[in-house]
Amino acid sequence: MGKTQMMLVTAVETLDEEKVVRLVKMGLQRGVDPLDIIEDVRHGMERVGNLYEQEKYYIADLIMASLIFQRVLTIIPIAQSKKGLKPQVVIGTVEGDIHDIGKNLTAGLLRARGVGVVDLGVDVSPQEFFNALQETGAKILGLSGLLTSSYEVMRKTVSALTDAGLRSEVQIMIGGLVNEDVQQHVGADHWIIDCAKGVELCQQILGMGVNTYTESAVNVI
Ligand code: B12
Repeated sequence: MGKTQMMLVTAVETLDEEKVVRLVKMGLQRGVDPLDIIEDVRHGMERVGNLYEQEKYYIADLIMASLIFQRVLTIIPIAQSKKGLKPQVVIGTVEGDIHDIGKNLTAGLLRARGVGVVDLGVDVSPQEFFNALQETGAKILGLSGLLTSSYEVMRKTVSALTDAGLRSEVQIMIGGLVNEDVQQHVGADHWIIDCAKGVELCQQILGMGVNTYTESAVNVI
C-alpha cells in the first residue's frame, strides 16, 4: 500500500473527517481511480470495526465512521442512473441487519452501468426477496449482510427459493462481511467484497459488455 493510501486508511481509522476529505480530494486530483479510493475508505472502516470489537471504540464511533463514508460519497458521487431500466437484479440487506452503505454503493454502481435494480432496503425477510424475484422475473439476487447472524438468514433465503423451485433460475451473490465458507454455508453462487467486481459479474451474467468504471460509472466533482 502506498504512503498516501496508508494515510487515508489511517485518517478513516482515527475518524479524522477533515483529513479524510482532504486526502480523497487530493487522490482525485492526482487521477487515482475513485473506486480504489472507496476501497481504501472501506479498509479504514474495517479497522474502525476492529477497534470497536476490541472495545477501544464505541457505537458512536461506528456511527461517525458511517457519516465519514457518506461524506466521501458526496465528493465521489456515482453517475446519474439511467432511467426506465428493466429490473434485472434484486438486492437488499437481510433480515435483522441494517448495514446498508456497501449495498447502496453496489446498487448505485449497477444502475450507473445500466443494470436495472430493485433495492428492497434493509432488514429484508426471505419472503420479501422471494416476492420481488417473482414479481420482477429478475435473474440475479444480491444479499448483503455484515453481521454473523446474517449468514443464517441468507441461508434461509436461499432455502426458500429452493423450496419454491426458483433456485435454478436465479444467480445468487452475497456481499458484505462474507467469504467462501459463508458462501458454502449459505448455498450462494458467488461471494463479493468489492462492489466493482460484483457489478462486473452481474454484467457478465446478463451478457452485457463490461467497461472500466472510472470512465462512465463515476462522476468526479
Ligand atoms: C458503519 C458500521 C455500522 C453503522 C452502519 C451504518 C449504515 N447505514 O450502514 C451502524 C453504527 C448503524 C452499525 C450498527 C451495528 N453494528 Co456495525 N459496523 C460498521 C462498520 C464499522 C463499517 C461497515 C461499512 O459500512 N463498511 C463500508 C462498506 C462500503 O463496506 P461493506 O459494507 O463491506 O460493502 C462493500 C462490499 O462488501 C460490497 N458489498 C456489500 N454488500 C453487497 C451486496 C452485494 C450483492 C454485492 C455484490 C456487494 C456488496 O460492496 C461494498 C464496497 O465494495 C463495520 C466494520 C466492518 N468490518 O465492516 C461494523 C460491524 C459490521 N458492525 C458490527 C456490529 C456488532 C454492529 C451492532 C450490532 C452494534 C451494536 N451493538 O448495536 C449494530 C448492528 C445493527 C444491525 N442490526 O444491523 C460488527 C459485526 C460483528 C459480527 N461479526 O456480527 C462489525 C463487523 C464491527 C466489529 N468488528 O465488531 N454499524
